[in-house]
Amino acid sequence: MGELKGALIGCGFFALNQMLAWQDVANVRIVALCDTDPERLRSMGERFGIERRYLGADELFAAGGFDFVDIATTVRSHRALVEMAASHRIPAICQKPFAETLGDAKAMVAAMRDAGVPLMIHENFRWQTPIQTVRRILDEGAIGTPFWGRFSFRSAFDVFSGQPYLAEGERFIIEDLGIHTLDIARFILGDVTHLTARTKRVNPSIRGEDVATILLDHEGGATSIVDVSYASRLSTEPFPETLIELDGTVGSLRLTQGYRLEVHNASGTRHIDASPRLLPWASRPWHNIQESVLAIQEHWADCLAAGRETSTSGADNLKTFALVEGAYASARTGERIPVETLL
Ligand code: NAD
Ligand code: 89V
Repeated sequence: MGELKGALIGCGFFALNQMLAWQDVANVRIVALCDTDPERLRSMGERFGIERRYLGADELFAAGGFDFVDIATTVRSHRALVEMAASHRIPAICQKPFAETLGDAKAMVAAMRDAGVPLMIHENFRWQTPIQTVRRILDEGAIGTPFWGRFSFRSAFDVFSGQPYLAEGERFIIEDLGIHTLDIARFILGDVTHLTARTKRVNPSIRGEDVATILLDHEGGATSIVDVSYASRLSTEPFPETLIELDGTVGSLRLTQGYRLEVHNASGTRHIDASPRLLPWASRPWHNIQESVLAIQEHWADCLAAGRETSTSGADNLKTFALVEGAYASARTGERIPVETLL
């Protein structure tokens, strides 16, 4: 396979992880950078020795010379940048959250489909080692058919220091973090038919909700709870671990704090260490997320080279994004939302 050349748009807080991970992906090289902020563009360019730097995405696309674009900007710019990629027929990765509205997300999927080029949403949490380990245990049939689940992320970690915009939006935890947890619920228990949600804002210094509890009905018949909080003060801070409980027809599974996985069935109880690797460039407690960035970027490179659809393609991620929209609608109206009405 020949080398794939990429261009990164958005040189901010999280893009550094993406750039560090790209260095470890075989046959991929980032050849150009773009950011509207000259200082961020300069700093990323110097750190990674990349000379081709653009202050505007239109100039970047006009110059060309790359096989895909990695969009690491915040949500407001996603639709315009993905549509620019479509108009130049350039495959694109777009960070979560997909878009500002489900209507925008659908338009982005349509634009890339009509251009005949792939779109992957950088929904990396399902690529975390503990989550992939839970998926493997289920696929082995160790607990039979799951009929109940809980996907829980509760923390009081200060996410606002690195990402100040998270304190400013009308929407916070479902759109930023719950989106990952809802995607994990889909990845583990399948697509969702209906949902009901309740939200709260506990931290008075932020604008959006920082606590959400969501009840999901899955197509296969399972029921699950997705509960997320940035207002939970715990004796040992669990950020950024997603804890999972699953009950199945022949056993049960518990992924508890410290990446400890317990699988119980008639043969006995297994204890598995589901810890992520600490990559040389990673730092605790972010290493779980950082490892998943490498995994999803490797997946993108493999799929692009082989012409395969990615696990979190735009079409797939519409179903996760619909759960975000549905959760806000349910929290606002108090009603149970049929997901098909959104898609
Ligand atoms: P950030 O504000 O630190 O960085 C965004 C950068 O994009 C800024 O440097 C900004 O100048 C630049 N930018 C904005 N619009 C642009 C445009 N039109 N053209 C070129 N550059 C533009 O934000 P961040 O914290 O790095 O978050 C970026 C995205 O990553 C968000 O969507 C966020 O939700 C997501 N994120 C994902 C994860 C994950 O685990 N997947 C973790 C953190 C953040
Ligand atoms: O994954 C994210 O999007 C991040 C964080 C883990 C801090 O919520 O914003």
